[in-house]
Amino acid sequence: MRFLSPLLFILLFAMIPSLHGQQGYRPAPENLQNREWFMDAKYGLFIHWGVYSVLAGGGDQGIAEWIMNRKQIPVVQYEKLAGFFNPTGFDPAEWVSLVKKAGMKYITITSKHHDGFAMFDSEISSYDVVDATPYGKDIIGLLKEECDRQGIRLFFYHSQLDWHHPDYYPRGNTGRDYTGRPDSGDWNAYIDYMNTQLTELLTNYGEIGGIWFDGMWDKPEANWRLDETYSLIHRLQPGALIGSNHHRMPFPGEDFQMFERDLPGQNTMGFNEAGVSESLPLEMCETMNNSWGFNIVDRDYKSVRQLIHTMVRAAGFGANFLLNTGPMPNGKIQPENVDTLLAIGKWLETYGSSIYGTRKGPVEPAPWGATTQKEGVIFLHVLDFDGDTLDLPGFNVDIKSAVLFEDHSRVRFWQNKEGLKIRLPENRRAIPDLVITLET
Ligand code: FHN
Repeated sequence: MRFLSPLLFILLFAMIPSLHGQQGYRPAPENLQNREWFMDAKYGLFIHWGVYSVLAGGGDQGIAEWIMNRKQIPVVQYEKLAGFFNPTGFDPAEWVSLVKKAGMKYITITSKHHDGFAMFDSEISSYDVVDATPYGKDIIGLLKEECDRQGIRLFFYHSQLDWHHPDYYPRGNTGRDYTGRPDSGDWNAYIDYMNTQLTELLTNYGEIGGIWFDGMWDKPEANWRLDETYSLIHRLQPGALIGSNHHRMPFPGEDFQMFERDLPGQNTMGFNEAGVSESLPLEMCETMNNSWGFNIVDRDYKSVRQLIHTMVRAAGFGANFLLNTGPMPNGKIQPENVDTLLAIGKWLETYGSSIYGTRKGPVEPAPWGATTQKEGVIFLHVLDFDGDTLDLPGFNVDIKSAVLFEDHSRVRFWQNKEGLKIRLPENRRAIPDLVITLET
C-alpha cells in the first residue's frame, strides 16, 4: 500500500478535530497521585448554580439551567436575571459542612454553564457574579476558601458551549437564532476567551481538583483546539484532573471518564454510547430529582435507597458517584436534598469502608447487587435479592471466611471450581445494602 505523504497525513489529521486532545500527553506524577485519590474518594457533590436559579426551573420539569434555550430568551433579556441574583443566604461553611456530614470528599461546581454566566470574578468579562449582580461577591472564591479550610477538593464544571458570547460562531445545535447575537463571529476568538477564563480559574483559586468539561456535543465537528486547552490546564496545574462529558471515548489529555445518569457501559439515557476506559478513573453523575439546576416543580425525588444502590453499583464498576443538587436563588440548598444527603451520610458512617478506597470487585454488578474490593477483602453488596442462597457461578477467588459487615457474625458459604454460594441471613431487615465481607 502506498503510504500517505507526511504533509497529506498532517492535513488529514488536522481536519479531524475530534481526534485531537493533548497529543503526547504523559500525566505528571502528581496527576497520577490525584487519580488514585479520586478513585479512593468515591463520592462527591455536583452543584449546578447560576442566575437561572432565579426562575426556579421555569415551571417545567427538567428545564432549570436550560431555560434560556428552552424558552428562547434573547441575551439582552436573559442578562436581566443577573440583576435579581442576590443569594444573601449563601454560607459556604454551611455547604461544606453539609458535604462532609454527607460523607462526600469533593465538590464539582459550575464555574460557567451554557448561559455563559461566570460564577467567579472574571477580568475578561463583566458577565459575572461580581460585576453583574447585587450580590457582588466571588462565589467560587468564597467556596474554594472554605473547601481549603475543611479539606474538601473543588472541581469546576466548565461549559465549552456558550449561548451568550458573540464569537461562539458558527452556532451549534443550541443557542441559535433566538439569542439576538450577530450572524458572524470569530470562533478562535471564543476559544481564546474560554482559555483565558480557564487560566483565571487555574491561577486565582489555588490548587483545584480539576475541570469537568461539558458541551462539546453542541458542535461535535468543530475544532475545539483541545490540545491547547488541555496543555494549558496541565501546564498551570499538572495535577488537575480533566474530564469531558462529550459522550465519546476519552481523548488524550483527559484524566477521567464520566457518565451522565448511566452506569459505565450502560445507556438508558440514549446518549452514553461510548465504551468504558480500561485505564482512567471513572465517575457517574446523577440528579436527586430530574433536574440539575433548581427546579421548584420537579418533586420527582429519588429515594435514599435508590441513590445508595446507584452509589454501590457505580463502585461495583470502579466508578465514583457525583450526586447533584441545584441550590436555590437565596443561596440555600433545598431541604429535600439536605435530608437525602444527611441520610446517605448516616449510611456511610457505618458502611463507608466498603466503598471508600475500594476498587471494582471480581464480579460485575448484576440485578442482585455488586462487589467492591480492597487489600485482602471483597465486599459483597446484596441490594435486590429475595432468595436465601446467593449463587455466584464462576467466582474464582479463594475465600477464607465470610462475615456480615455489620456485626462480623459468620456467614455460611460453599466454594468449588464452579463458583461460590453464600447462605444469606433470614432476618434481613429491609436495609438498603446487605454487605458481606469475604476474607481472601
Ligand atoms: O446540558 C448539560 C446539563 O445542563 C447538565 O449540566 C448535564 C450534567 O451532566 N450535562 C449536560 C447535559 O448532558
